[in-house]
Amino acid sequence: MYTQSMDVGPKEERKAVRSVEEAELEARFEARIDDGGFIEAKDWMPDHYRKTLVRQISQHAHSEIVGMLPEGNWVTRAPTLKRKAILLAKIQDEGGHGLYLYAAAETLGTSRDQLLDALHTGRAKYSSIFNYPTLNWADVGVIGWLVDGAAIMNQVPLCRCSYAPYARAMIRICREESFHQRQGYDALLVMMRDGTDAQRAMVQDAVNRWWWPSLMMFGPPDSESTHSAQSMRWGIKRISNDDLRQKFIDATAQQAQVLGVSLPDPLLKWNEDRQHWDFGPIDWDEFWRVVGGDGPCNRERLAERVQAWEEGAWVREAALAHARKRATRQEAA
Ligand code: FAQ
Repeated sequence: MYTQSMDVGPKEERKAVRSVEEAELEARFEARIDDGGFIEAKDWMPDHYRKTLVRQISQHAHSEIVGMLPEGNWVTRAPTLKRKAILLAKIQDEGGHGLYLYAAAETLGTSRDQLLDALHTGRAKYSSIFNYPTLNWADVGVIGWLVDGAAIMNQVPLCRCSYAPYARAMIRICREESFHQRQGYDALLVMMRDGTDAQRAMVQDAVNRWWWPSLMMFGPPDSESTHSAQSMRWGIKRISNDDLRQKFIDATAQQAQVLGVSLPDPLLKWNEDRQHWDFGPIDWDEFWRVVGGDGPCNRERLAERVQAWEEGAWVREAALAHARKRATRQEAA
């Protein structure tokens, strides 16, 4: 009898069997997600889930290591030894955060070399915020207050991300980020309370330049966010871009009052009905220009990363030679 199944060769049969198995695996995966459970590296996961995680984690890891550059410019010019030591510790933490995150991406089968190659050849994204310049010392304080503040707001929900290795990395990162935010706020408070008029003006100037780019850190509006719906369905993202942005504005508007600075938005106003701060329109054209590579410092940042990678080749070679030597010695023992 000639039935459809007669046309199915061995390869197709295997495919059909595999897809039944896959459907079962996918159903189990979805059920675990629906229960609020976690996915471990060795668990089965849909390809798209894996790719989404690698995309987000790599963007995040690159942001940490590119984010070291704007602050690094101020290490030799910090006003006191205490501020210099704090800044060095913070930048070192950021390097560490990058490493936790590259390691989390490696559990998904993408190596650190592959990710760095994508960064160095301009194929990978990192946060738009790090393409803005640090022009005065107050910029370092404002990065702590606003940039780390936005990072914490965005990252605390990631501690409950459905992919467990990423969630675990985020728990460690968030603890350190709160110290980063506080040291920035403290540096600004000292300048505003005990500083000169020139120092206070410097803080206000830095706030004026960093406010809008900080709001862009949360990504495009929900209506234009390509990945949000699927990422929220999978429990990768727990709160939407717009909701996180609103939470951040609500928190910082009050902190700005305590600090004694004004935020550069004439439409910023407490809305009693909404119980939130209203704010003015964000320049999304600027955001997409910067994300697309045409911000004030995109070229400089990438060139610095590539230079650091090339000049560090001997360190990587030496570390590998040392590891090989140790392994040979251990084998011989
Ligand atoms: N910059 O569909 P969505 C830090 C891209 S770490 C550049 O909404 P998604 C620590 C997005 O990738 C700061 N690109 O995307 C520190 C996508 O492009 P793709 C970094 C952006 O992933 C502090 C496209 O737009 N934190 O600051 C940006 O669902 C101080 C469509 O967007 C993280 O990365 C942007 N701002 O949501 C270090 C946290 N926004 O990939 C030093 C983890 C969006 O299709 C000093 N990441 N894009 O080519 C996330 O939570 C998410 O990835 C979002 C974006 C919320 C950033």
